[in-house]
Amino acid sequence: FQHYQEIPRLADAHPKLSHIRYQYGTAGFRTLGSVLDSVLFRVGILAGLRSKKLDGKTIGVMVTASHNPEDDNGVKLVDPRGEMLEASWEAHASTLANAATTSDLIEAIEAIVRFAKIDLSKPARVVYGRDTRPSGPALVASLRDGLAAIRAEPRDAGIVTTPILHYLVRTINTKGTKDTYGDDSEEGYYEKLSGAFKRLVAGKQPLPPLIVDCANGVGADAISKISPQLGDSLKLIPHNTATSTPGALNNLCGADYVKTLQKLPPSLANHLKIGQRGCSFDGDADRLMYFYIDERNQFRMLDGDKIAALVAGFVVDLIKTAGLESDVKVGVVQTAYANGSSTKYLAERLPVRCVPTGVKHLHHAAERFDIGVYFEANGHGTVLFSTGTQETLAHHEPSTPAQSTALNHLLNLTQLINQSVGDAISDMLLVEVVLAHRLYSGLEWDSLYVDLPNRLVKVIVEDRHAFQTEDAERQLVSPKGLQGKIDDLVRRYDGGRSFVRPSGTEDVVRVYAEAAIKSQADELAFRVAGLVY
Ligand code: NG1
Ligand code: ZN
Repeated sequence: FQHYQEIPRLADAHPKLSHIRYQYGTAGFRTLGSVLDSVLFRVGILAGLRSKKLDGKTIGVMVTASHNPEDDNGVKLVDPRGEMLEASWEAHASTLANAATTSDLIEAIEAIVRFAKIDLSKPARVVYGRDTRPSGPALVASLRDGLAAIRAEPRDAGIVTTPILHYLVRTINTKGTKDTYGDDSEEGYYEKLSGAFKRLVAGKQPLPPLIVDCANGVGADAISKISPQLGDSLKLIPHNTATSTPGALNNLCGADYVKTLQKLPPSLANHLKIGQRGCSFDGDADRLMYFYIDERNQFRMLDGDKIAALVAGFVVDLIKTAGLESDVKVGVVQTAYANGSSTKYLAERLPVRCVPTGVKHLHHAAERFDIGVYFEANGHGTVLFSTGTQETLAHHEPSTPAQSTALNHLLNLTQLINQSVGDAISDMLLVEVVLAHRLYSGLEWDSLYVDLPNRLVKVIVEDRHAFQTEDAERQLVSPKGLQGKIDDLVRRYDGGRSFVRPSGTEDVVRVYAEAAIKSQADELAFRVAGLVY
């Protein structure tokens, strides 16, 4: 350990706040930006250790609090293939973050080195990025101190979307190998996506312009960079691009606003014409919600479930047309929050699996299919092509021109889709491709199925850990007896469904309810909430 003499001095400069307990949860560490200084320093050390453990492969660190308020911030680690940090290391992250003093921290580091059998002589490489939050620069400075303390080689990706940081990690680690994923630069990302998009819509009638609500976050930068590359193939009209206006981030706009309130962001009210498509990103541009205003001037939301239905249907049809139906099985992964109508629609067409909330569960379940489509209702998701499927696509000999065209589309989709993580920009282009191929407006897309009215409410309880679930979070096993009471209530509502689970990112319990009519869904949600409270 003698090579790391800087650790004590640097650790003393980033003391842990004694009254706070940190937890590396489904979204990494996430809380008020003002209490994260010590956490960022320690995450720098952990990222260095993770890289050493993986023989110097580059690890990613993203500083963001996504759709949460501007004063929040957070940090998560990205593993070499661009995926979330391996679950067994989440505990190491929490241990380091909670070490009370500098000497406790050093002991904790030594324990991890022993436990995970880390060879400290290996190199360490870390690429990091941040969103547009005002607390970002100071937190990145703390992170850099952590990287310096563990002597990791840093690469600054600057202000980037979360999916771009994942892309960079994957391209850096596959550079010059047969698994190469693209050029390891932000420009490489825009070129890869826009190139694939243009090939996929070549010869199609360009769609009318798309309004993009950037949530006053980093997605605004990304849209301004990719727009020129898309040229005439797609016209984007960005809104909510005020990335430096204090308090604007995610405020009365963005994907979470749209999903939670099922309303048009007020800033778009005079801009979205009847029938026109619009979409919203969240603060780090990994979630996407679509919407339009119908003929009766009603706001219509097209959420992650609608995206899954649209995309899965398109992929299945391409596989059939390409003559690959018996070789490549397409499946869909959802969580309990998926609208019941979407589950019914999808399950009539292909295999559907339900897993607990959290991207890692969805991602892992989707990897089990040849092509796995996963979307959370809140708009986070992507499509995964297994290695075997990518090889099948690369080597398949089409026997008709129609087969050849479908095969090419599938190959281009593997380029367009960010397979490491949900990506608002990549998903937006994917949706636009399907709409262009299907000649759909928002209305036709919306008509695939009719959403069941639903309501999501938060309940503040004394101890949310008292709520334990099974069956992909659809059933409560504790507190004892509560599930029976919920079941009794649900039975009284036509088309009723409801479940209760503790949030993994907030200190609340969430209650979800669906019913055949809106007032009943609301009533069911509030009555179940009454049982929980
Ligand atoms: P929690 O707080 O565990 O419900 C929320 C979202 C998840 C996921 C995570 C990570 C809902 C109901 N829950 O999780 O889907 O996106 O945040 O950001 O939307
Ligand atoms: Zn996000």
